[in-house]
Amino acid sequence: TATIYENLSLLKNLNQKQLTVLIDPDKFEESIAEKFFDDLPNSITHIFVGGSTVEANKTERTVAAIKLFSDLPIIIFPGDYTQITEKADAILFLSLLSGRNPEYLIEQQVKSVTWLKNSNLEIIPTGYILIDGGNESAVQRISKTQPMQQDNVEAIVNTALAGQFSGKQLIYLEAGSGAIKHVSLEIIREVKKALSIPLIIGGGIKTAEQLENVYKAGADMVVIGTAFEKGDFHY
Ligand code: 1GP
Repeated sequence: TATIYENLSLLKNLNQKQLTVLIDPDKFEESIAEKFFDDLPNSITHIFVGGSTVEANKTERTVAAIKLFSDLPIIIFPGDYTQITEKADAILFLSLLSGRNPEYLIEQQVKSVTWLKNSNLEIIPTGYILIDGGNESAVQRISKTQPMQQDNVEAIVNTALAGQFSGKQLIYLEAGSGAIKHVSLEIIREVKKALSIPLIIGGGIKTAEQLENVYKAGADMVVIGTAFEKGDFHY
C-alpha cells in the first residue's frame, strides 16, 4: 500500500486539496471528542496532533482517543521530540528553516532518533517556515526565532526552495496558531510556482472563503486548529 506521503503527492498532482484538523493534546478533551469529530466537515482528510508544549504522555493518550472516533491518518506535528508516539501513523520531521536556532534546525531532530530508529512511524522530512501572522506566535516564543516578514516574498520563496533542494518532501508555511492574518495569497502563489513538492499552509484560517482562496492560490493542504477547536469556523 502507498504511504501517506505517496498519496499526498499523487493527490497534489491531481490538484485535489487536502484539509487537516490540528489537535493540540493540551487542549483536547477526551470527554467531548465524539461531538468534536461529529461537528468537523466531511472534507477533512488528515489529522495533525501536536502543540508547542505538551505534558508527557498526553500526545499518546490523545492519539488513542482520536482513533476511537476517526480512521483518518494521524500525523504527529511535534513541538519537540517528547511528543513522538508510536500510536500515530506518521510524523512531520520538521526543520524550522525560517529561524537560525540550531536547536530547531538539527538538535531536536538528533534527540528524536532514539525514538524513531526502531519505530514504524512514516517519517516525512518537512521544511517549516514561520511567517509573521500579526501577533507573537507560540513557535516564535518557544523557538526564540523571528518569523519572516510577509513583504519579503523573495526571501520566503528562496527559503522554501532551499528546503526542497536539501531534500524536504513538504514545505509548511506557518503564520502561527491563532494568527491575525494568514499567509498572504501572493506568498502562496509565488512559493507554489517555485516548488515541485506539496505545499502546506496553516495559521489564522477561520472562514470557508479564506480556505477557498488559499487553495486557489496554490495550497495543496490547509491546516486549521483554532477555528475548529472553538467551533467557530465560518462556512
Ligand atoms: C498552527 O497552522 C496551524 O500550527 C493552525 O493554526 O490554530 O490558527 O488554525 P490555527
